[in-house]
Amino acid sequence: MTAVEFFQDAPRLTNQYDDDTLLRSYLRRRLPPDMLGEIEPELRRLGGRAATDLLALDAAAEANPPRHVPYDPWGRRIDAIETSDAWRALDRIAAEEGLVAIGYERRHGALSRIDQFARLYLYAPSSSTYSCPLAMTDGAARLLELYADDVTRPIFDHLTSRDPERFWTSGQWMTERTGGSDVAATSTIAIPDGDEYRLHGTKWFTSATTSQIAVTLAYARTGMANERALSVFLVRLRDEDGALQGIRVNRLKDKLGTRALPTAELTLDGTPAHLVGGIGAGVRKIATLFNVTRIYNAVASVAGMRRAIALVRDYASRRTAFGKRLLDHPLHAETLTAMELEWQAGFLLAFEVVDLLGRQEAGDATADDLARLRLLTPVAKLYTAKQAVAVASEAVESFGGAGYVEDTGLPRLLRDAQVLPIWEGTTNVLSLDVLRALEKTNGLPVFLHDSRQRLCAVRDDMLLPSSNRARSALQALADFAERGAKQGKDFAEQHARSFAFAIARTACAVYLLEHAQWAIESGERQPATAATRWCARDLAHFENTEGPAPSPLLLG
Ligand code: MFK
Repeated sequence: MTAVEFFQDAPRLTNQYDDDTLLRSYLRRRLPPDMLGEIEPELRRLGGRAATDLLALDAAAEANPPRHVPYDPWGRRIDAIETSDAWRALDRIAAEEGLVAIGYERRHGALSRIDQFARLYLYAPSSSTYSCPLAMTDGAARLLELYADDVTRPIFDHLTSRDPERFWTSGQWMTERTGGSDVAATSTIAIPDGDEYRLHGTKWFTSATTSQIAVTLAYARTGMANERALSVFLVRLRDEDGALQGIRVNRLKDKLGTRALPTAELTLDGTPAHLVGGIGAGVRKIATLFNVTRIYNAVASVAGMRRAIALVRDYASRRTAFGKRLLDHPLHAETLTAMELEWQAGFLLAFEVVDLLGRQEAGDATADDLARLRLLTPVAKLYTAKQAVAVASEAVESFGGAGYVEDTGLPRLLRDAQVLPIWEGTTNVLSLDVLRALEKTNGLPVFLHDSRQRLCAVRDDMLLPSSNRARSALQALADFAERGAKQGKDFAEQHARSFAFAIARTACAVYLLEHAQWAIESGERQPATAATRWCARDLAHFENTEGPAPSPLLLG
């Protein structure tokens, strides 16, 4: 008698819109029924694609990473970057699906950003990080929407086109050898050339170097003798014949993850560039761009968590150990629930910021909305990114050895997640940005007031103890900020990360409770346990300590 051979089924994905109860209930809560009725078939179709053709392109792009070809066969320097058919197909699909365009068409006014980011959330985890060029394109579009002139207006039209033949993407070149955080240390200079400029310098990380344009920083001479000001420039990478304009590609980066995404090291040697928004205030102007990419980062983080969880949950229903499915083991189920909680909380935080961005751009935002947007953008980015790594790590572990083997595709969950806390401002840099936001705006009192208002609407008996915990946490934040203000800058900076995490966790508690109250009132079948568990687990430390607890680095 021969032994029965056993082969484990791989995890499978189903329609990622239908499968996502939180996304669907959030959209039911936030969107008018006629708007949801209009966009839902498209979301459902995209959710289907995320599990079928997009997923196949994602795998193909990953298997065929970009290649730098420095010279042509006859020795001429060409610096071509060859990308796969799959990568280019992901670009076409992004245009056709309107993944950037929807944010600027504003067919649904202030709610257009929720529509757009819901689609991005479905697309991103099956896009082999095509979400990165889209993020920078969207940020550049917003910059040009605010600062366009006759030269750059047609470029805005390209960035926001739905026509794949006309659609352009943008890079964002901020990082130099001096670092990616302290951008004032930029060494690139802009030399006037008639009405335009020519750039000279080195850019150390330029993602999506196959984009048609890039937004970058360089020091330009002001009217004053010997004085230079950091300014924003727009670069068209190639001329009409497709040749790079004064740009040398030194090499492609060999990265831990995001391997389908071409990231290059460049030398700029007389690169023609167009000044955007006038001389100076480069950091403040480019912040328009990176605040958009930080929101993309937050949405990509929660989308990544959601994808990891979908795979883990499906696998747990197929895999048997110790006589039953993994899903039926209470400890495995508990771990999965903890991961889901992190994703749900992060989702509501990220989409709160998306909602505020939409209001700002539609001109519907109050001064308080703007203060909350400024505060919650770095909070959402830093928190969701960190937790995306924790969830991805837990997900990989949930598959046992299979999670550590490359051809299962699973290790990528972790490799790709690890970039999220790094690019677009590291956790510490963004924690300091939270302090900057608090200094520049009345963001904290506004956030506290808004949160307390929302908690007033949480009336269900089941939620009241949790709501009280959230109130105490809000008070602890206020007390801590007051103490920090007395102790000075060093104290504030030392505790900035803990403080930012504490804001994030409290915000998540408020938004989970608000969602749970709505679900109860609307007869949704979603249990309120996410909100109550969150408040019990993530706010408990506020009750025992004088200030926010040390920042968590891993899933609790
Ligand atoms: C799926 C997701 C895909 C994402 C794709 C991304 C791929 C691209 C990869 C990259 O490019 S990674 C590199 C990204 N680099 C960063 O994000 C920079 C990180 N560093 C910071 O954010 C630093 O905090 C900062 C550069 C802003 C510090 O610079 P400064 O010059 O020391 O800032 P300063 O002097 O405090 O502020 C200058 C002005 O900018 C001030 O305005 P005013 O001139 O009016 O006073 C600030 O208020 C303003 N500002 C700074 N940060 C701001 C901001 N305004 C609005 N929002 C912000 N976040």
